[in-house]
Amino acid sequence: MARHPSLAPEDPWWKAAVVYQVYPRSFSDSNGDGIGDLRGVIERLDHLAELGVDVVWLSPIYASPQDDNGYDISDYCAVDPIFGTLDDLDDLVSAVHARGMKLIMDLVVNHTSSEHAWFADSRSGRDSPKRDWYIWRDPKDGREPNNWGSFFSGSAWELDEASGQYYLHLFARSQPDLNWENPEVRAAVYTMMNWWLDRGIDGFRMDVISFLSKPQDLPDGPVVDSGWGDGLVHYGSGPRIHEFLQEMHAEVFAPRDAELLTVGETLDATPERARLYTDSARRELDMVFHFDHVSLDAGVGGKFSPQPIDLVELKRVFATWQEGLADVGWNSLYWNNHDQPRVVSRFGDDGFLWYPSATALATVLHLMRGTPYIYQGEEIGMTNMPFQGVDQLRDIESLNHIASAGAPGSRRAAAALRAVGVAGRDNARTPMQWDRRRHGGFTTGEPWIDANPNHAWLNAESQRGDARSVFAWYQALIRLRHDDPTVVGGRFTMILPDHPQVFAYTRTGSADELLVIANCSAKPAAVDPAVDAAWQGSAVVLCNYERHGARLAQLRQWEVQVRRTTGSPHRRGPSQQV
Ligand code: ISL
Ligand code: CA
Repeated sequence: MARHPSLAPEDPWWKAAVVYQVYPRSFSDSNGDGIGDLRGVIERLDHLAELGVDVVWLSPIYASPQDDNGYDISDYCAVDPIFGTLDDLDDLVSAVHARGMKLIMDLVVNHTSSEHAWFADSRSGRDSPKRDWYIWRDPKDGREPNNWGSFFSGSAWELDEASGQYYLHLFARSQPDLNWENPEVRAAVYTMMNWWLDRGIDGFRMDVISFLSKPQDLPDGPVVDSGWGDGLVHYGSGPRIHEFLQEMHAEVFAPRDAELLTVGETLDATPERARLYTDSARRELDMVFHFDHVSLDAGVGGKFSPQPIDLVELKRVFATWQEGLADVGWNSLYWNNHDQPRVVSRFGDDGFLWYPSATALATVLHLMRGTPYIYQGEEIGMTNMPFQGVDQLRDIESLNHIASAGAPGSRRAAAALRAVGVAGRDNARTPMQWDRRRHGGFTTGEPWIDANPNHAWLNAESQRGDARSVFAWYQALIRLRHDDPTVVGGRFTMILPDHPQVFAYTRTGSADELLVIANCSAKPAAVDPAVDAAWQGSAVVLCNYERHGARLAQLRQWEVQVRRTTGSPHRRGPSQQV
C-alpha cells in the first residue's frame, strides 16, 4: 500500500488509514438465498475503493451454527457454506489487494461455539484430554460457581448434567469460554492465526480480547439490576491479559515484516488501560475500541434502558481519550458497528435534519486523532429500522432480553421491545441499501432480516455522483485524512467544552491549525465571539451547508465547518487545554 502524504516518516501506515467494516451476512447476497456472502462482497468492492477506504474488516465468515451470527465458531479454519468457500475467501483477499486495500479478519478466541470439536471433546467427560480447554467448575452450595451474569441474559454458567459440572459462557450458553490459562489453548490459537496470516490476510479485529484472563478464584461480582453479578470488574483486563497479548505478539506478529493491523475490542478499557494495550513499545495491539461514548445513553438498567445523552458529557469523553492517548498509544474512532444502533438515529436526527446531522457527526469523529472506522451503510447515512414486532428481530441478545423481561404480550415485554427498537443490534444488521429495488438491491431472494423501507430513497446508487450526498462527504473526510498531516498528527484541543450545542476542537500542526466546529442540535447556536474573532480570515475547508458567511458568529441547525489557518499556531478563543 502506498504511504499517504499525511504520514510523518516515523508513523505506521495505519495512522492515516480508514477502516470499513463489512458484516457479510447483511452486505450483499450473490446467490439469492437471502444471506450476504463472500462473492457478494467481491462484487461490491468498487464501492469501497470509490469511497477511498484503506482496510476492510470482515466480520466472521467461519463455520458456525450462527447462534450469534458467526461469533460462535465451530471451525476456525473453514468458511461457513452460507458465506461460500475458502477459495472465495482467497479470491476476496486477492481482489482487495488488487485495489490497494488490506483485509483484516475477526478473531473470536475468548470463546468457541459449543459445536466446536474442542468443546465436544472437553464435555465428553471429566477425564477428557481437552477438559481443561474450557472453564469447568463444580457447583457451589448446589448452584452456579459464582454470580456472574451473561451478556445475553441469565447466568454465565450452564450445568452439564452428564458430569455434574458447570461451564462458563460470558455470552450465549452455546458460546463456552476458552481457558486461556491452558498453554495448549494459546498455542492452538496462535497456530490458527498464523495459518490465516500465511493465507495473506493483513491482521485481526480481536473480539472481546480483554476478557481472556479470568482470576482463577472466579470471585462474585457486584449485583446489578438483572439480579446477576457483574463479572466484568474481574475479567475485564484480568491478571494475565498483557502477558497473553505479548505472547501472542511474539508468536504471531513479531516474526512477520508485513504491514499488519491489530485492533482489540476492549469493553472495559480506560485511557490508562488503553495505553498499556497500545503503547507500541509493549508489543501488544496497535489500537483498541473503547465503549465510553457508546455507553452514555445506557440508563440504570443498562443498554436496554436508553436515555438521552448530554453533549457536554460526550465531548468530555472524547477529550479525555484524545488527551489520554496523545503521547502514547493510538485511538480508534467509531460511531457504528454491527452491535451499535445507527448514529444518525441515535445521536443525530434521522428526520428532516438527516443530511446535516449525519455529516456533522461524521466530521467531528473523523478529524480527531486516531484511526476512523466506518460501518457498512454509515457512509450513506443509513438509519435505525422501524421494527414493528418481535418477529422482525433476529439478534440473540435482543430476543433473550425480551424473553427475560416478561411474558409475551405483557407490558414489560412490550417495553423491552420498544427499548430493543432504539438500542438493539438488529438496527445495524438490516441489509445494506444499494439501490431502490426490492430489499435495497441486497438480494433477489427473501432477506434473512427485513430491509429498511427507506431504501427507496436512502441508497448508495441515489448518492453516487451527488456532490451533496453523505457518501461524497465521507469521501472528502477520507481524502483529508490521507492528505493532511495536521489531521493525522496535529495536537487536539477541545474548545467551548461547556457549550451545550457546539462540539468544537482544534488540531494544531507544525505550520497550520484546523478548527472543527459543529452545532450538534436542531436549533441555531451562537458561537463565542472570541472564537469568531480568532478564526476571522481562515479558509473554509468543509461546510455541510451550501452557503456560509465569513463569520462564525452563529451556526445553523447541525451545521459543521472545518476551517484552516496558516502561520504560527496560537491559542484561539476559550479552550480546555487537554
Ligand atoms: O454491544 C454490546 C455491548 O452492549 C454487546 O452487545 C456485545 O456483545 C459486546 O460488545 C461484545 O461484542 C462482541 O462479542 C460478542 C458478539 O455478540 C458481538 O457481536 C461482538 O462484537 C460475543 O462474541
Ligand atoms: Ca447468499
